[in-house]
Amino acid sequence: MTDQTIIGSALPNIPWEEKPEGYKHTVWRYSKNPIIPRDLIPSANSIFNSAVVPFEGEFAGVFRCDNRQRNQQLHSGRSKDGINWEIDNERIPFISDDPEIGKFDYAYDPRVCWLEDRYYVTWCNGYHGPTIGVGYTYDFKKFYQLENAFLPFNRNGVLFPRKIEGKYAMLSRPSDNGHTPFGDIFYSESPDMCHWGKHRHVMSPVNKWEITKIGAGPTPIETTEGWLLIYHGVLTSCNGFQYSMGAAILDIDKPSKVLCRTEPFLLSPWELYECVGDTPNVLFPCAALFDAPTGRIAIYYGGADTVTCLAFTRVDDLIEFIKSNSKV
Ligand code: BMA
Repeated sequence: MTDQTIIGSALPNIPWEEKPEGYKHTVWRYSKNPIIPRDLIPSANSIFNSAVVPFEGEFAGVFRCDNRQRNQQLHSGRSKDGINWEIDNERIPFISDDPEIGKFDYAYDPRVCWLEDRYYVTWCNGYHGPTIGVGYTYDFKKFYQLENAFLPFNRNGVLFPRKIEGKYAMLSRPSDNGHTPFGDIFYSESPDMCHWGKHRHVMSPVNKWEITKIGAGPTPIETTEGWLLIYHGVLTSCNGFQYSMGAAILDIDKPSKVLCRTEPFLLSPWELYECVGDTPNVLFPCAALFDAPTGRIAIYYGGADTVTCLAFTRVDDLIEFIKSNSKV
């Protein structure tokens, strides 16, 4: 028996900075944000909404790089400390058995999930409109593309890090072909990572800060209280969409059942790098690292569709906050 809340491994070198003294909230920003500037690689217009994982004692990731032709692409990257990154200047050339599926149109908002024996990548994949692309890699050098999980239109496909009741499991957010003025999170399962079904509704927007639409963020974190899901929610203001971060706890065996979720947001566009950029007022989480023994969590998010940022929290404080500020 252990008193750890997170069911998972240690990551002693997790990027970390203590909560600033006097700061009153549960999630705090890294003082040196943004960690990745928009022009880290010469081909990029912007680098944001990206996903990282522990890899061979260091870190690796898949990055959304919109290039200077304004194509939305995925690039591979490596880091020794999770903060300073080297990103390939060329996009990932996914290897696919089927030229129709492998044909590149656009790719954005990746998530990366260690599952069984490899790193799976899911992303918003252009195939006659946005849908959920699925691929995998062992080494962050060669990437293989599988079938798209769903028909268009869909976005924010996020895998669970283990099978649930014997099936692969994914959250997603059915959408439209444009900027989608609606959106609920759904749960789907698959026996083989190819055929997805048994779709179940998980949650709709209920709070003011997320009232237009919601979408899953990082790979859910397994805890003794259930699946910890960090997600984004969108409010439509007089001046357009505002993307904020919230969190929910889902039932461990039936993740379509929401146990509790934050009524207030956890973070909302506030700092200049979240409020000013190619799309103002966007804070979009796509990845979270954790160190199970200490309960430290590092959240990676995109700022204003332009740069990549880091925020921190502690699992017990976050769960306590969700439970005591919940509206389901
Ligand atoms: C969504 C996606 C995200 C983006 C957000 C705000 O539809 O395209 O990549 O961060 O809009 O522009």
